[in-house]
Amino acid sequence: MTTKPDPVQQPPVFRLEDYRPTPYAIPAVRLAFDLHPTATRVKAELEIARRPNVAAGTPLVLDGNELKLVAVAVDGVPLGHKAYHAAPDRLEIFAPPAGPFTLEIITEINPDKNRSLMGLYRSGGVFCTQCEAEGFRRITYFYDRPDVLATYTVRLTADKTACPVLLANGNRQETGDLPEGRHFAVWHDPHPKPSYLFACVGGALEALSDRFIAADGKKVELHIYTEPGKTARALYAMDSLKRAFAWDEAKFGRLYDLDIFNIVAVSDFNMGAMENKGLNIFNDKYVLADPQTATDSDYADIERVIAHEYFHNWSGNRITCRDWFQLCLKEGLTVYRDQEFSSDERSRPVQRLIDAAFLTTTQFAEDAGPLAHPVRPRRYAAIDNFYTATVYEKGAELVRMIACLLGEQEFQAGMTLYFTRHDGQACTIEDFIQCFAESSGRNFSRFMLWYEQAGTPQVKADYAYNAGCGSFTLTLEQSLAPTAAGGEAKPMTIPVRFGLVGSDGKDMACKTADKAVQGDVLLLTQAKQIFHFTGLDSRPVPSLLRGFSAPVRLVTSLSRQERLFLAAYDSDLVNRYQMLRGLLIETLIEAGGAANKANAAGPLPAVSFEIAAAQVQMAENEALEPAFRALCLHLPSEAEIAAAQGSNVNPDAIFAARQAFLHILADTGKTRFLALRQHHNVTSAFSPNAFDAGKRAFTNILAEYIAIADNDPEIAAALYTKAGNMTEKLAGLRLLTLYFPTAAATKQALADFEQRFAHEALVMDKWFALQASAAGTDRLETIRQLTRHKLFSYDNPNRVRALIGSFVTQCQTGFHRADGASYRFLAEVILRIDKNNPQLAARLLSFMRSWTQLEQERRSKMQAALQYIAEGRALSRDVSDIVNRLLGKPGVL
Ligand code: B3K
Ligand code: ZN
Repeated sequence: MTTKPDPVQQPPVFRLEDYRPTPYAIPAVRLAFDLHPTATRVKAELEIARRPNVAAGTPLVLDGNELKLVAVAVDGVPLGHKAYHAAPDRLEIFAPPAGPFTLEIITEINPDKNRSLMGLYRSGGVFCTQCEAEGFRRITYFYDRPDVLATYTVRLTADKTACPVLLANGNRQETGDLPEGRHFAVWHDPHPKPSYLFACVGGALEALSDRFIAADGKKVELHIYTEPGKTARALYAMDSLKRAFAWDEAKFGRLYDLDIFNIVAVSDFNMGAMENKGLNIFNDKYVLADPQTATDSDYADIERVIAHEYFHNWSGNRITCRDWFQLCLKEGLTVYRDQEFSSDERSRPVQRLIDAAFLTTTQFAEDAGPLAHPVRPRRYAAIDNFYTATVYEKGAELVRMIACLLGEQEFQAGMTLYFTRHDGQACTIEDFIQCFAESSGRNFSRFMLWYEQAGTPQVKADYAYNAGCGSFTLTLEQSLAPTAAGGEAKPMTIPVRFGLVGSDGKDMACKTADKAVQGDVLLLTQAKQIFHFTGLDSRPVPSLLRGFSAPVRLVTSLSRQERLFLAAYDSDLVNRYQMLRGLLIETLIEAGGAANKANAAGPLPAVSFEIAAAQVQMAENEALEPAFRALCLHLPSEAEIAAAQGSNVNPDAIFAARQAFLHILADTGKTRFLALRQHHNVTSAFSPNAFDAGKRAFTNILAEYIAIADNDPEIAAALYTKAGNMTEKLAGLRLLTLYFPTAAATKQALADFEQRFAHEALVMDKWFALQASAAGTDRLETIRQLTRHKLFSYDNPNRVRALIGSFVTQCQTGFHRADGASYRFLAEVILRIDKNNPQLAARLLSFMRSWTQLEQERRSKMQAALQYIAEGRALSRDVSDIVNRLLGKPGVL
């Protein structure tokens, strides 16, 4: 606590070491919902039992949030006023019976008034729920925490015309008609689960149905519910779902455990999707697709998110978290599983470098700023703020490192032990790691530090070759900057996958007696380690961190020529890409710095031409897959360059340098690009398969450079008009909007797109996002205008992310305009959204996580905007937590 009066209210902080089990268990829950848009009655019957060693008469204190209690009874007897205390946020029964008892609670809630999209709300007229992390307490009073596991029986009653479909978790037990046009359905979920996995749905929905025959012969009904008329757009989601079922059986031996698996797509949703047991609820963006409305990357996202939520059935639902500090136990592991699925279904190296690039841009940026936290945080004020890249993506990297350290077979042995030993339990990271320690006989104590120490470790590599005796010495040093929370960092176990590349581009055979070299992995466990190799008759070039084997920043003493050599010849595609990317980023930072000093874009360093030539060579290499070649032509985003620069960032300078490089690459490659585009054009009917998608990505980026080289909007306009699918159409529109913002063809295409897709909210999000991404300080005006567009709404998270989110993350020159006007605009938007939807507001606010890295002038303007938010009235817990941390206020982490 601060001693001076502070405008920011400090929310209470939860601490990992304070964990205690609840005094009572709730093994069974019966819920009855009488669904009504503004007055839904919820009757909860909770079977409650005092836990052993808890004194009889210990009060029972349940969580609530904005609840209105209608009635409360114990074993059928209404409680007198002196026996309990009810407030919107808690219900306390002063002296519960000593033996098992039934607590009956009736609450009344208003779904239509609920715009936080937590608890029970309506989206497009459909009743739906979102309970993770703490939404169930907006429905009824409960121990709303993940370690209280209960079976649920749910009876839903509603008007039959408004809600012909009534769904809840588990299997359907009973349905029937009632007087006055109402009907009911009863669902039972036999698998004990925490309240955050509860879900129910009621609405006028249509189903796409199919089935999956599990490896044990069991037939599982599969249904994907959408708005009426849109089921055909769920075909790809259904296909992905069946592949996910089959993959989890084949790879992890995990079978599904209910008779039915339902997915419901809704249009108002705070995140991607939710893994409620047997009843996944999805943001419709991750379900609906057809070639005319969805791009290849939409298809890939659908496949990934469908699989992710399904995989949670074991990693999250059957085995859940003991408390929210353990969130990465389910999220990191499930992201690892979905990444592996995408690798098997698509291209392993391309998937790996996409995942690695996401980590190094998003998670490394989080680690480098005031929102840094360990993969397993020890403190939180608002748990919704910890669904972060660190918990998810870095969490996945930790699982990947375990797989790398143990090898696939031992890794799978540990996973099987985990799934069998802990089935039906709420667990900790220690439980998980113990399974690998036992099955492999290895010591994981140093590895555990990965869960505890925040920040991105740096690994510095030096090497020396002795031609006389053919020996090679590699010195690796690890370091981790002490963070505000962590104090002095300790060395961790870092697996560094490697190869020694000879002048012919092939890996050289070599010998070593070092026990820390295990196959192609260097086991770095000390602050500094020296690895010796012999039997090398010529100087090798070390290729380190192959496959991005650890989430670290690698700093090598390789020369520029050696890096270009690895970019051209390394057998590891991920490293080829990383070499190119590293050189590009360094060159652009250097050029940006020069431009900054001169206050104008100067000439780019000579090496730019060498890098551009290397990129063209990659593009021409027919031995490489088109998706990879496309990625090699993509320049790092302005935000990625800024993150790598780390301090004194001037977004205008970065933009100028990047633009200059775009032209160099376009001019260097133009004639080759024309031929390549012709050659790789997809001529067959549209299929979202990864190979065709890769070809489209390749030809579209070639078109981009051709249009830039010729400075010709007609090339982009032709791509737009002739497009046979949304991927090409959007590529054309993107080119026009980003590179020819004032051309007549651009205005025409934007108007055409708006008119064609005015009734397709998800497609219009692409239109909002593109216009928000174009460069220029005047973009703020465009954004202000678009917020008044009839299809825009501050209440819908997809719209807000498309327009405001894209502006903040993509339009660096507009968002960081020097007068700070966009910072103030964002602050106002955040305060406005916070009144209804704190989670969405906090998400937007976290985009300001890198403010301390800006140059002085902008930094003080951003700080003023943050201060303005901090002084806002009645801030939500989510927003005040993030703003406190951004401003470095004490007491939160
Ligand atoms: N478990 C959910 C995320 C819930 C977010 C709550 N604020 C989706 C997922 O990761 O699968
Ligand atoms: Zn998840």
